[in-house]
Amino acid sequence: MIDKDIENILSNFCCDGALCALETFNKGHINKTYHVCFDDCGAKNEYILQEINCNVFKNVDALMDNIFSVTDFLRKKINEEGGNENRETLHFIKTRNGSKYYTAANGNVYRLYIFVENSVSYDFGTAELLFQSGMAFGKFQRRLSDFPAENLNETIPDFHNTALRYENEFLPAVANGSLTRKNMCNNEIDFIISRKDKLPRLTKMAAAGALPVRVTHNDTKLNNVIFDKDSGEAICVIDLDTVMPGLLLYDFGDSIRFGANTAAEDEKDLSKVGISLENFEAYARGFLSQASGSLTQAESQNLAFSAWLMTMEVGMRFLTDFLNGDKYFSTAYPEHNLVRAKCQLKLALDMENNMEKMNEIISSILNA
Ligand code: ADP
Ligand code: GN1
Ligand code: MG
Repeated sequence: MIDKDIENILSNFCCDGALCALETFNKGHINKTYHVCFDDCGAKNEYILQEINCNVFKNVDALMDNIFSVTDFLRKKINEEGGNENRETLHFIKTRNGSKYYTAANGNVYRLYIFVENSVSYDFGTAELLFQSGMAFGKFQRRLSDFPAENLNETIPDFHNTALRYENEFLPAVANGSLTRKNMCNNEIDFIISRKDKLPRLTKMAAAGALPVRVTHNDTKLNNVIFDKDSGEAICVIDLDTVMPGLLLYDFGDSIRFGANTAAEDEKDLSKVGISLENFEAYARGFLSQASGSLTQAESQNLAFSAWLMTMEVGMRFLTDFLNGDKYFSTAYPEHNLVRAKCQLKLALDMENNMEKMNEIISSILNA
């Protein structure tokens, strides 16, 4: 059945034909995503309709300006390299009055873009998928290396400032959050506090000019890459809301956090959670095959550390949200954020125990 409200929203965008199919994609924790299909005199045209979470993204104009300028820039690069601009980056559709998004009568905000045909995304990865997604994010990084970063808006300021998130979000949540919830996670709170001195490392290095600021994606989960259903090759990087000036290490580390976990991000059985060194190596090989050209020594030396830091950061953010009553991430059940946090912290602990091996893997790739 076609939802009349959705049909009404879609009628405001520049796309022809009649809506013939609608399905919800519940992959991410922030936006609401729909896969829609239009029948235009027998031709089927597929799109993604997304409701933007305005509690998270406060300035939608700034956000959509970023996305249009980054995808326009990528399209030029893809054409120069002889690639396929229709598959290798996203293509957004304006509204009939020329706007980059549509605001409904109830204030909800929507955008529409072309669904890349014959594509699929994965929540759990094999080594081959990790290698492919590493190539995709490495290529994204390389293609944007000469994008004028000063033209980008900071859609969420201090997004990966782990130390600031600790001071300004985590500690206040511990102090002011629900006591019942706090009593459910005293061990996890202590785990984070006992590691607080390691959290500012990358932001301090960046502030001292020891790490270059680049245009980065900042949300490099495996399911933010789409793959060709037939060839299994990565097609392109999606979910561009947090493309901002940042550190290459944030992108590398967050991919490892998600894709090199031996279990899902919200696995309840912690004995299943750990770092897959095989997936770690596969991702690093893919990523570095594209992005190592401009890598500085300080970046190389912190690749393995960045995986630990991004895992700690997201673990801390899930725990903060649990203490605050689940206001930020969407959840499927009452303890979901706690389960996610425990899983991330177990993964961080396993990375601590494997840090030497992770650094050896990076050295052997870079010195090959
Ligand atoms: P969220 O912000 O909720 O994470 P995403 O932009 O990552 O939303 O999209 C959610 C899912 O929708 C992706 O994992 C992918 O499966 C699918 N998807 C998104 N955009 C496209 C696209 N242009 N073509 C094909 N599938 C897409
Ligand atoms: C959110 O939107 P989604 O699900 O791709 C979050 C990321 C977290 C991730 C954890 C804007 O990403 O920062 O790493 O969940 N995005 C935002 O899975 O906060
Ligand atoms: Mg996503």
